[in-house]
Amino acid sequence: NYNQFSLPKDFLWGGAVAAHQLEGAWNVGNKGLSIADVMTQGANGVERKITDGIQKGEIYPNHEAIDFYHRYPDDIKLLAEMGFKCFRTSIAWTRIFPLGDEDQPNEEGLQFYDDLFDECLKYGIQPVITLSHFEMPYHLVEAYGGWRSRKMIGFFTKFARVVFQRYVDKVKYWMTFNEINNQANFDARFSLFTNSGILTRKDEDPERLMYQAGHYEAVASALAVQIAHQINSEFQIGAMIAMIPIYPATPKPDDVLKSERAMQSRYWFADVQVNGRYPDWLTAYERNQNLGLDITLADLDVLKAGKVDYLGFSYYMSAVTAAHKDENLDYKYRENQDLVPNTYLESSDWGWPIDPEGLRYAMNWLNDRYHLPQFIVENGLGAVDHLEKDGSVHDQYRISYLRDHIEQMKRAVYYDGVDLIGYTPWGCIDLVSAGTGEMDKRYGLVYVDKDDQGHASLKRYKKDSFYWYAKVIESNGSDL
Ligand code: P53
Repeated sequence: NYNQFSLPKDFLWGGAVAAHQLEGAWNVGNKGLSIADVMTQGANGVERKITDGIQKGEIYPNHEAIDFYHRYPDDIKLLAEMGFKCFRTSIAWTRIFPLGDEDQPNEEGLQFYDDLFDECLKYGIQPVITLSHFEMPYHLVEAYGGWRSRKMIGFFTKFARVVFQRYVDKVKYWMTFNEINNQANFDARFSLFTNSGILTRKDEDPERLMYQAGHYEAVASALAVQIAHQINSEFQIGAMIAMIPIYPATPKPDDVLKSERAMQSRYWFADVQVNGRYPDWLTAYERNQNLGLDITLADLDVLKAGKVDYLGFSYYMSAVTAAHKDENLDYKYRENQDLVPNTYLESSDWGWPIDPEGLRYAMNWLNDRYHLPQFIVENGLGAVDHLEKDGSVHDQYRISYLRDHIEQMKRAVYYDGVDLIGYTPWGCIDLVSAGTGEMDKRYGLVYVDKDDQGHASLKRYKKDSFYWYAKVIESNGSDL
């Protein structure tokens, strides 16, 4: 029965981060400028600026981040102490190809990840790697307009091939593009820039740009899957989506149709990566909207031949949508206008609705749609923490959040038959927030002494959640 049930023995407990959010050392070891390096520090409710190159007088939090680049041996040791079986991070593209369009990779960057992965493997922690996590070379933005350009496919697959070959014996689980579907929110500057290195010009339609960029990325991802399997047939290549289920506001059929279109609009990226083909609604939609996309027959063959092996996803929250009074028959979804509050849920201090049952719902929905093993590669609560004089951090709110989500995840495995590979809570060590550039929006089990006012000893402390999560892993999820 459920009380005696335990997760598979080889379940991948761990934690997740991204290179640009923790490494720092932005100009060390021949690293090139990335898109994360031109994003300023925002605040709760205050957007980050995207500047034209590096500007004097601006604060760029990713430049130093938590200096993981120099401190990783101590940090990995802390993760090992919690019993981590895996560690999800990304390879900063700009350490390997500083500009993105050169022929030869940068050996110093390759060596850094060799050393980092060896350090993990020393403790039996397997690296789980995202190829592109909001950190493409800024040069590719300036010279080619980012993923507006088909040329990006070649640059990305070259990068992918180099790291697949180099880490052939050190990494098994890979993901191509982090939260590739974030840009479904195409009106947000942040999303199109972080996903695709695109800043929309006045004469451009951001929706069209999003579909075009998403298509090139899907092709690049499918090529990467094929290259990976040629290099090592054991490699597991995953898609990675931001899973935010969007409920209908009421049972009114119009609202239900709206939520269906919202879900289709957010998850077609996964449809293409998993099924190897475009969903029919989107083919019709693109035709009806006269988007005039560059999608060739050869591309469609590539998609078919490069289906992913598993589905990675982040889960933080759910959302709700309602049809407009005079809703168009195409039910066009505009994320920045079409969401309404969920009165049944509480929210984090950053306004993210907290919905543990939504995770179980999401896992069922994804399983019915994709029939693939799942990997929860991000989950967590961004919150303000207080470091006590004795070095402790009492983050009971974070423990509750994680416990409630792990409980729902276990139910999805036991009651609903979902095949789940692992669970890696986000920002297992405090790092720079992607959305706001803050340090004070913390997710970690390990506290990093650095704040948004300029104080930074960069010392590490174990939060209460650190000891709690160690127990969770030790008991393989039984002792929550
Ligand atoms: P931050 C939006 C919605 C869901 C996930 O986010 C998101 C975002 C982007 O803000 O991003 C993922 O730091 C992303 C991570 C990011 C994490 O969630 O804005 O993969 O890079 O740090 C948390 O609180």
